[in-house]
Amino acid sequence: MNAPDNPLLVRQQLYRDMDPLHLTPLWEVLHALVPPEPATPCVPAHWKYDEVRPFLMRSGQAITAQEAVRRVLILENPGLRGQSAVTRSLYAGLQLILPGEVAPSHRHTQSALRFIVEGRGAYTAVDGERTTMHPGDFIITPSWTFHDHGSDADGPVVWLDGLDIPIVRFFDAGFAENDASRSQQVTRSEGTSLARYGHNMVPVRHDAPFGATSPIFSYPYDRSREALERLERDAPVDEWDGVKLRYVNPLTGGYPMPTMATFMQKLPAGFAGKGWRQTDGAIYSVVEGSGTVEVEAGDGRWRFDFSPRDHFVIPSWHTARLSSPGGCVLFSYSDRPVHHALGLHKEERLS
Ligand code: GTQ
Repeated sequence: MNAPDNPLLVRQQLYRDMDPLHLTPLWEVLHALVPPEPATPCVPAHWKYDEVRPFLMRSGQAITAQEAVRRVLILENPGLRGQSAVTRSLYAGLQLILPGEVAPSHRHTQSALRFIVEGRGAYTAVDGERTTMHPGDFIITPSWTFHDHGSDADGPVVWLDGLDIPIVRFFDAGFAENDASRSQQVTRSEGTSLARYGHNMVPVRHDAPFGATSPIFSYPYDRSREALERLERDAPVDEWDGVKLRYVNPLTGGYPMPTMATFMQKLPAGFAGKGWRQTDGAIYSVVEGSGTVEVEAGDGRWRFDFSPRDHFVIPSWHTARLSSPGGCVLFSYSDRPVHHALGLHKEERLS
């Protein structure tokens, strides 16, 4: 066969000739574009707090919160280095604030959650209301609300930042601005949002002050813990999840933020969970106790033995099993609201 008749050569010539016009053949990439099942570059990963903490404390010596604006070590997925992403759609970081410091007020379209990991007595101020942080509290910064963080505590305070940065980046829809003042003027006393919206009641003529985002700034750990403990004692324990609750926006019953779902679960002592997989990759923060997560996908096998304050990630459509000889409490978040909004969420529970 001479060149014009050899299909491979004909194609290669076609690709070369049309390349300057930015044209490229679908048939070379179709399989990867429309995979038979989710295929992600995100990999299971585990950050042990004992190993991370010294670097956090060193960052405390290396830069002030003021100078850094946000002094955070990003938990970057090993399969996504350089992308500031823990999964393809979500960001995670550990933020450190030292006594007397202020992380200056700014706002952005990205939504943030804070999950308090170590220390107490730091605060975050959102929309004129301060919220004091305690370990295990889940705190929300709604999109486009001014927020600053500060600390009157006597030691370091560390929290997990979960943001939808990669989602907003994907849509090229990010805006941000600095506040005129470093710290916000306090306009409401602490706990006002919880009193208004956090007791299974809402103000008679309430509005939704933050649109699709929950009007509750802080979901305190003592309440979540009490509910889980009670349910572990008195209600059937799920064979996959142990006792797992989803945080809600009390105005809608839906997710607390438009892009992120949050959960807290308790695995009873001796729990050996069954395997599951779902399309929303999730990030876990270990609150109390220890245990093991086993993850598998294709030929890959991972096993992470976790302890308090560790973080780990289970990517999309990876099969995971949780177990805990002594019992434990886990916080987690994922992009499930987006999967639901797009009709993409899928879960499989193995028996
Ligand atoms: O606290 O505002 O980890 O804007 C990353 C970006 C924290 C914050 C992060 C942010 C913040």
